[in-house]
Amino acid sequence: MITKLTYEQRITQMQHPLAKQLLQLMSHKKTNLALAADVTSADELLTLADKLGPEICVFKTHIDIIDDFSIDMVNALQKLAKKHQFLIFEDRKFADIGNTVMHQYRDGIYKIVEWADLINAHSLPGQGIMNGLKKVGLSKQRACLLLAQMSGSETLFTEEYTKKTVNMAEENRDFVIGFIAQQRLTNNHDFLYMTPGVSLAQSGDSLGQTYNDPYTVIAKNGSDIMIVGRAITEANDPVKVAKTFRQLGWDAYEQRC
Ligand code: S5P
Repeated sequence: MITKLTYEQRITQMQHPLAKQLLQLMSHKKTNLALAADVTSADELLTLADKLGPEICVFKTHIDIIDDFSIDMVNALQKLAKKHQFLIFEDRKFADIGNTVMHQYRDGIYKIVEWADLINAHSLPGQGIMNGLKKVGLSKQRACLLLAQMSGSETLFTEEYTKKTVNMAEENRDFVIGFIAQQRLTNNHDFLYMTPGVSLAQSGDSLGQTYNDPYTVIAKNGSDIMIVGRAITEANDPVKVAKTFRQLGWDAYEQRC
């Protein structure tokens, strides 16, 4: 199931413009590192985006944990995304009926669709969740990743659920560009895989998270992008550690190819 194709070779196989753009910037910048910026102030978020922007392809937010959220903050984040060439991914994990997720994506104080290139969603509610999100995201050429597996030690995801999630992605290719998963799931090369739960030193945290190293994630399990959070954000020198992850992730990708 593991593809030996390069990111560049896969660009033409992608249907969605954002998937093409992401692969393009990954090959150009030579990075498959996504940052999970799980910080709670606008200042910390923007500082991370500016300092680590040159090292990453995707900046992942949990916008609802920011104490002092403002539209100015996301405007500034969008400027940094342009300056450093990364995509913004709001890790909202939508999981409701179509009508509710439509509002959650478009309205409220966060207005996620206005600034997040990528979002993710659970397949659990069925096709209705796709219809609700597409109603908001399609016209703005946004894209979605489906959660096909999770990194926790006691996740309830089953093989059958994962398969059905892949089917849902195949039926919604105009919006779904890939998966949050722990490994590559199909022989097609036209889905992107992002994998969280990546660390060098730790095997887990005290709240059920489990970790793999970059080589396992990218070379062995065939994922495309590794999502790294606290291993970088809580380091004494986040830039230095991000550079290490970036190099390890890229080496693992080159070995895979
Ligand atoms: O299965 C998952 C899916 C996600 S998106 N497991 C995860 O940990 N995540 C997210 O990845 C999680 O919400 C967090 O933002 C990040 C992992 O952070 P870390 O500090 O453990 O690297």
